[in-house]
Amino acid sequence: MNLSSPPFSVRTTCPYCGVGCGVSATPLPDGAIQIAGDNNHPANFGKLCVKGSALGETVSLDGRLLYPQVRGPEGLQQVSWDTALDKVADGWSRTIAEHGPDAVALYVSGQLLTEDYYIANKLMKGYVGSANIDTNSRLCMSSAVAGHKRAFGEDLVPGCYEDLDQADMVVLVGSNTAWCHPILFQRMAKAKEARPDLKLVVIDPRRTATCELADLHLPVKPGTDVWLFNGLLCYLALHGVVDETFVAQHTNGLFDALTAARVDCADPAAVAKICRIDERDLLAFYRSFAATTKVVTAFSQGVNQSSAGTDKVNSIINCHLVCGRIGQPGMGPFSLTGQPNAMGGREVGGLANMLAAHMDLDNPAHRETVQTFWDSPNIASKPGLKAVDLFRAIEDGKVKAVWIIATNPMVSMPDASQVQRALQKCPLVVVSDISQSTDTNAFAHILLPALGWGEKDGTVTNSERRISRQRAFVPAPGQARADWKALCQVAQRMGYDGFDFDSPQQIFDEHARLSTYRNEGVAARFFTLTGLEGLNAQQYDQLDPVQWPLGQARLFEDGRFAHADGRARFIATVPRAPVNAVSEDYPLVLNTGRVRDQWHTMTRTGKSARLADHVPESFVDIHPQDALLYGVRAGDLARVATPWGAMVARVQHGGGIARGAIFVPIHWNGQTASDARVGPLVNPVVDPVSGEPEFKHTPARVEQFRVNWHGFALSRRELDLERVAHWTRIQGKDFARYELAGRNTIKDHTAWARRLLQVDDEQADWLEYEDSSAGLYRAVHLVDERIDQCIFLSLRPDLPSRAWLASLFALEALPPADRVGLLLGQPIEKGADTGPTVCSCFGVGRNTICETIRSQKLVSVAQVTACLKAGGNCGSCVPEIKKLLVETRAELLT
Ligand SMILES: Nc1nc2c(c(=O)[nH]1)N[C@H]1C(S)=C(S)[C@@H](COP(=O)(O)OP(=O)(O)OC[C@H]3O[C@@H](n4cnc5c(=O)[nH]c(N)nc54)[C@H](O)[C@@H]3O)O[C@H]1N2
Ligand SMILES: Nc1nc2c(c(=O)[nH]1)N[C@H]1C(S)=C(S)[C@@H](COP(=O)(O)OP(=O)(O)OC[C@H]3O[C@@H](n4cnc5c(=O)[nH]c(N)nc54)[C@H](O)[C@@H]3O)O[C@H]1N2
Ligand code: SF4
Ligand SMILES: [Mo]
Repeated sequence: MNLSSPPFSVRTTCPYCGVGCGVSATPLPDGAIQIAGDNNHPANFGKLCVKGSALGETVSLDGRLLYPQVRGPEGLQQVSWDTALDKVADGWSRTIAEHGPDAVALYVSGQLLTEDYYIANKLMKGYVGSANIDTNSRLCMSSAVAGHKRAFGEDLVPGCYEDLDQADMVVLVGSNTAWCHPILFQRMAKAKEARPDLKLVVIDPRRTATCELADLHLPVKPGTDVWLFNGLLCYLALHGVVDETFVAQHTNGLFDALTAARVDCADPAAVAKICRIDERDLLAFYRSFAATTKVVTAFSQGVNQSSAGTDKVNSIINCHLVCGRIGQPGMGPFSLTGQPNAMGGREVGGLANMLAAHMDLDNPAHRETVQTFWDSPNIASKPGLKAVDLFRAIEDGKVKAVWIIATNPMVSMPDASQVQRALQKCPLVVVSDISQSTDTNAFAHILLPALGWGEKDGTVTNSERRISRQRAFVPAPGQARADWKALCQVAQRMGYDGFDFDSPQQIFDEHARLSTYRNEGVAARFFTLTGLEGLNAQQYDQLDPVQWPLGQARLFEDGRFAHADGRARFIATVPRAPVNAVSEDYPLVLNTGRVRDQWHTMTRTGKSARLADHVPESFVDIHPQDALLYGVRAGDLARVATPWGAMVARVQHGGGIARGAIFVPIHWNGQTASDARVGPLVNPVVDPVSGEPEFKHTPARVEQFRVNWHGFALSRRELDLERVAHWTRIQGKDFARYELAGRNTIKDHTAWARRLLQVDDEQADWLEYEDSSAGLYRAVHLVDERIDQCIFLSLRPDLPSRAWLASLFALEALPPADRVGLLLGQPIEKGADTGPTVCSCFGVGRNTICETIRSQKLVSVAQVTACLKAGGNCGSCVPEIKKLLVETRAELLT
């Protein structure tokens, strides 16, 4: 590929969610990257959600980690790759020699490419001889993995995306699909538009954006899903909705599962009470499920991230097995994967309790197969430490060297302060990342610069077992190197052969060959890349998206499962409440999850101005009555505390939250806000089977976060935030916005504002307005007629519109009317304030949409789109536009 002469387009895959959309990337002569959906990719057929559409804005080199660094007395120092790799290899070899192979560990990520992942797993399990490699997939899909293995005998997702188009009913359990798998949600929306009879049921304690399309929303009490699905199993059995032939020929264990379910869940009234939902709604769901053959039950983190996560998964699968609704078009349980390569990681065996190619650590024949294929000196013989235990073992001094790759555990782990203690204590912390400053990098002894999206080359597998290529379209920046390469080079320095790879194509080939090695006969494994072995460089480079096994859209079509007897297993799931219950001191359930326009710990999406506007700050969503009870007000800051930690966030209503619960997003980190990391608050309780943490259920309390003043600043330069009690940094276009709040009493506003904005020059073009009785202060700093900085302070959080002010930063010179407006704190010209962004694709604000609905008397989303384009691209904002239509129309009627 010739990377030197743009423009050319490269087909690649989106690096965010597990939908795995195809992207066409075109580097432009000015260095920008034009992004479009790949029309030929079967996951998205040309569509992209807003995160995918904004990819071009996140690949700039600012903030990138570009060369290896080693921490010395003076802090991090640049070193050569040779020095850094020698240090890692020496450190690991020495630790293994002194303390054994279990004293080292890899903690990796579902955002690695399959080839990187394969090498990491091979190094640990085949050469170091320990299974101490775990991954952030432990926090994500491990309950689904464990559930699949229990039910099917292997970690297998039976269905495909077409099933969502073909189903007559889709049940979404613990999945905010509209925001987290937007393109699949679009697919469902389209199917529903074509066939309005298609029923959509959402099971989620919150009334999320996903519910806007739902025929039925069951706002279950957090943690009660097993009761609900056990109840469904009982209902199906009672009403004879049992595929007797399928059950008899292809399954085991129905009797035990039913016996267990009947203990607490035979009576729908009792189930409805435990789940805290209307019995009629519950029965409506049970009836529809019973009456509809083509049902897909898609689930995500409301299911997996629970101390009963694996049982939740199996309670769902049980209901599909009992009526034989699996392996056929339009039906089946469907685990929606989170990360772009959650599935690829599972294929190579990246979890601490798995071996490669869907083989098992505790199966001696499998161990022998893998070791023989690798011709390796070792093979791990017992499971390694799962993520939460791994960081505990680091703190306990049992693990003395950890290499963290493509994940940010200081933000994403539960009880993240424990992670901090562990990393502080660990003698050797190596981190491979693409960002220079992350919360985790702050504890690294050695930093290795990795290739990021658009630079790296390899494959990923999406939720429907479809392998797609991620292709490079820009050259490697600085000294960044592929993760697989760094791993191979360390392995070679440790004296291991078996890592002599020159390209991802060679690694993929080995991975494909391992999947087919001794894979025949009665004990044949379902995971196989037959047909993909032996690809040459060109074939690999041109590989079109394909599902494994090749040509098989669905698994279990013939009713054969991966257990030795070929049968699926019903699992007796005994419902149990989340481990930590609410108490007088911590009366609320803290639920955590995602917002539409940010990705995880924000190291990438945080760089895009377009993605920043939808939800600019961290928030705590709380029911208005609970807010009243705990003395917090919408728009104010609140302190959220649990027995594990505390944080500060803006209070809001409207997230569809029930009484007794709160919701906080996972994204904000130590660089984007002073104290809005939710990780330290989350209880480190895990599911006993999968080891997946209970991220959705921590007892918490909310209290006022008292401040003396509120404010915000927009600035083209960094601020001195030292003395600000709470701040959030929000990326704008050519500037940053800072939301500020302070506990100090500001006596001299001018001096204080100048210090914060770092304006030393007495001659600076500085305009200000002060109303000391009202506690108002506004100042603007101009440079060459252009707005450079502005700051607004007030005793109350009733500050002017940021959207309008942000628009002034795009002007080359500030018109006189706007100078006046700035000090007045509002635009002189009517309509200049577009309000907070609703449609990120076209940058359409709330005020603009509401104003247009009013003036044009609009009644449908299609009309809003026709007038303003809003909602016409990725469609992620359609649920919000619908809500605005309802609200604005209601206003007009009153
Ligand atoms: N915008 C965006 N999209 C993403 C990501 C992102 O960071 N940002 N990350 C990706 C990744 S890695 C993942 S894993 C997926 C996650 O995708 P989702 O699982 O859809 O997202 P979450 O917001 O974590 O949680 C889903 C829902 O579970 C609900 N829930 C909480 N407790 C319960 C319960 O007890 N029962 C039920 N039934 N529901 C409950 C929550 O209220 C929440 O609405 O998203 C992927 N897509
Ligand atoms: N409270 C709470 N916590 C959660 C969750 C929740 O719902 N609630 N969800 C959990 C889930 S499902 C997930 S998946 C995790 C995600 O949590 P993390 O994996 O910690 O989140 P990311 O921000 O995606 O971290 C990826 C890191 O890798 C870097 N990176 C990006 N590309 C590359 C690359 O190619 N190579 C290398 N070496 N580095 C790269 C990024 O800069 C970033 O620092 O969070 C989990 N944590
Ligand atoms: S739905 Fe959005 S984030 Fe997910 S793969 Fe597609 S474009 Fe990327
Ligand atoms: Mo995830």
